[in-house]
Amino acid sequence: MEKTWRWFGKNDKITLQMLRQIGVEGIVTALHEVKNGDVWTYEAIMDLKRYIERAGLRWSVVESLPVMESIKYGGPDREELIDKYIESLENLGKAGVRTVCYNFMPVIDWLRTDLEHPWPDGSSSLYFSRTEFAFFDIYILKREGARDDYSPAELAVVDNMNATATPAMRQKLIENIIIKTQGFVNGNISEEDSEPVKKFRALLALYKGIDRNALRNNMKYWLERIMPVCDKWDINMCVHPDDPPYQMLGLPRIVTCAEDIRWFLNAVPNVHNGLTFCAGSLSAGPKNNVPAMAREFADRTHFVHLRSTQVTPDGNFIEALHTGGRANVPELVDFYENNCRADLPMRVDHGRLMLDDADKGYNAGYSFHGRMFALAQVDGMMAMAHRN
Ligand code: DNO
Repeated sequence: MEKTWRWFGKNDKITLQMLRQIGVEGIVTALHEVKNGDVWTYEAIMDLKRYIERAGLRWSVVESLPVMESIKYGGPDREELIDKYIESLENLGKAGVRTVCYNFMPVIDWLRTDLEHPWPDGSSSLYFSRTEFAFFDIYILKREGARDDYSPAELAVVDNMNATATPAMRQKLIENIIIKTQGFVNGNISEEDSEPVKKFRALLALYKGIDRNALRNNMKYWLERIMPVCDKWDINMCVHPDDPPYQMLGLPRIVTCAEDIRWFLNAVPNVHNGLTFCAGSLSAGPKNNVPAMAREFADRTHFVHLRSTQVTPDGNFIEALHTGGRANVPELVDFYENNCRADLPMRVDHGRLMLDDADKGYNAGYSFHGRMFALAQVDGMMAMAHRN
């Protein structure tokens, strides 16, 4: 695999020179300054590409070229938005950047309730608490019908939480769930929004009447529209699985398990319609057998995200070390190294906050030392895969 790293552009505090020193070969990035939905021009793409190449690296993967909500729910302006997307793909193809990661999750990209969950050793990681999430859903978002999604035992915990929760705790949950995890991924909500919860409710309302089937049809439609430009330039599109991989907030989610992945790969049977194999996201689905899925979908996997989680019986999950948890990263590395092309781009995903990472203002999950530590672990696994 090609060792890549998610880098947030020229203003990232982690410089390309630092990445060279830790063995990174390729860069995963996006034109973060371009407004969602606007066309990525050839000039802007080339400018960033040359900047990366001057540092002795290559731009391996775009993560992400965001798919606008209206394409997902099938709004009136979707044709125009798909045309713009195709124009961006055309420019990327011409510039030679030919692996594009995106997601098809309605409204919210990825979800966690705690971004600095402490470990006994003094480091911290991302965490998802099902009851804190339910509290957000029922008492902060006040979503209609929300109580139906949780068990009586969970509701008892949540009602009790409501009796004691301070305004600061409520605010923290809003920040963690809909602001901090979304802002830097070119999401729908940013730090500048004055009324994020209100905006979030309006976004959810766009999906009234859109169920899993409707969303699947919209994904198929969109893939069929973009495949010609991907064929022309040999662009590998790779959808990111839903994180966490199950239904939430009454929204449909369609990239959660082997059956879902089989569905969209078969719906548009073109090699350019592929998958980002995010081991960590898939591992949070308690029924997902991650190594078996890696094997089944290898021929349509164009990009690999390596991390792992530990899931508890009550539905919480924590991000494990890359050597532990239920994704089985060592087995995945062994499989990819021995069965797939040598330049398959791979990046370590979500590292811990450790050493002096804490006060650096890194995007949630994207620390320097935590990811460097994980990359070194994966590097060791890669060497072991070739030991014979
Ligand atoms: C989170 C990331 C996701 C991913 C997008 C791709 O850490 O893995 O935000 O970049 O879903 O579109």
